[in-house]
Amino acid sequence: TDRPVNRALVSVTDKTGVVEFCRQLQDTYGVEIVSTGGTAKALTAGGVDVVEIGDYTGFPEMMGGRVKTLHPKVHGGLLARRDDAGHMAEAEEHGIPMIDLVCVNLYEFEKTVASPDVTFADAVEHIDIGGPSMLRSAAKNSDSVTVVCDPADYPDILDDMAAHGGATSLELRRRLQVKAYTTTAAYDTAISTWLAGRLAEDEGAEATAFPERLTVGLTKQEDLRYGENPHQAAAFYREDDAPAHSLANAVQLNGKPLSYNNLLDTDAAWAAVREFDEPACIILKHQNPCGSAVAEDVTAAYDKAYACDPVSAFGGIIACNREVPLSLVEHFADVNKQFVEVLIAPSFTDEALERLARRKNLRVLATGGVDAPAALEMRTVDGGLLVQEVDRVTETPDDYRVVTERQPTEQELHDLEFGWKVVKTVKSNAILVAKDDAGIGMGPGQPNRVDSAIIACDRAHRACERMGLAPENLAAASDAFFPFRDDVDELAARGVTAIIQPGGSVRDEEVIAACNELGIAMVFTGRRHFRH
Ligand code: 93A
Repeated sequence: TDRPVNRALVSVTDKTGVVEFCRQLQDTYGVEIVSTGGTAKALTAGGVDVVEIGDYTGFPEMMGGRVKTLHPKVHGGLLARRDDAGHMAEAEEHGIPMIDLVCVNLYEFEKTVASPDVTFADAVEHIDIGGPSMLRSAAKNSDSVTVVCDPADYPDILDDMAAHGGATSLELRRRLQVKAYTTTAAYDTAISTWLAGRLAEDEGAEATAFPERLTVGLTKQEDLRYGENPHQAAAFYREDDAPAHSLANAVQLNGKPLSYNNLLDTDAAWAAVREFDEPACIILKHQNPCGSAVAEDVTAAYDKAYACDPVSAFGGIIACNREVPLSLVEHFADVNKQFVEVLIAPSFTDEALERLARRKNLRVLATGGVDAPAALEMRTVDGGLLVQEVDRVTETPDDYRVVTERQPTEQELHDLEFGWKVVKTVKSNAILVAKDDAGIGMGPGQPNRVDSAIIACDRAHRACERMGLAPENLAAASDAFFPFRDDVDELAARGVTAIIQPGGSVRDEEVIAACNELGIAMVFTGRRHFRH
């Protein structure tokens, strides 16, 4: 049911929009405004009539402001059930008037502790007690009381009152009730997280990557139409401290809303392409990079990536690590007539964007740059959460160890390095076959490595056929070590002459001997890149 607003208690640290809000409440609906020190001052200066909290409760603000609104006259006025005769009689007996609306935002605890040289005492002084208490009291009584904790809601509240003759609707109050408790819960979490961190520091606890509580806050970015399948509800949450050029912070410049699978695949494509310094393009489908290439410019990289596997590229994600020019758009839209779900890049030229706008459904994302990804990645398991550092390829040819009699040629080394960067994005067990700076064959996700090798080579051979290349001098990257020599035998039989892998199997000697026997150059990187 609708509830008229006769009296409001206003106490805000963030004073954005508060004068305008209260002036409207007072001028349009005759609301009496009760307020605390700094807020009262701001409102008075803005021409709003205010009853100071000290005059209202009969107690001055005291103890340096620690006790301002913590008074039965405040909490009784918020908690009394209007439809309970006993409550109303007690309120009457003790001279407690009803408060119909609370407008509060809190001491800025998180902002205060974000400063690197904050003292413990200063942090503690920024723990708001009275504000959350009022939010919780008012929210508990949402049958009658309107609780406002965010300046962004002021216009909605005035609109609602305008639509209900100066009263607020139950629907609005219930929505604000949820928001109030979400706000106080997050506030207390921030406090306990910071205090726990301080405690660990004081106790000289060893710093680990994984604190007892994850400090990352997550805020809902949007509800998604559905999850991996249409019968699964889904939403996308953004880490509050997501890096500037992460997927979560990318700006959508064109197209339909992103789906759950779009986000997953775009994430994988962006993670792959950001490994390259030179102009690179990744075309990705169902979590696997079906086309990948580097070239002198990003359009040439796209052309090569597309040529790797045009069939799989249909309906894929394109990720580039350079500004996308018109030529690239023309190549996929006009020349290849490629259907594309998502195009992600640091930026786009105006001409490219104009041309892209003709494809109304094509989702275009600009990240604004290419730099380090988020540090941690999380996945859930049934009833739990797994957290790990994000996998990056930090090894370079300086770290490679050639373990065979034959050294790789310069081109082979080039292709091995390229393949090594791409194979970490292929689902494990993963084999990637590369030639001339392109990932022409990919064997993903087989429960045995031999099958992955055979699939990768089969794809590579079909690519060679299309491109008019001889299926020889192929380079293969393996995301983990070879448990047996059979992988080498299969690869060698299919034109592979150079292999890169982590090494570390108990049968390394057998594997190296096989390479020597077959004239293959093999490089160990010492590091594995599984992706399950
Ligand atoms: O120190 S408090 O926890 N004690 C209180 O009784 C109290 N009442 C309101 N802080 C309290 N507040 C907070 O003061 C509000 O949550 C708001 O953030 C702030 C507004 O103070 P002022 O009006 O003086 O700027």
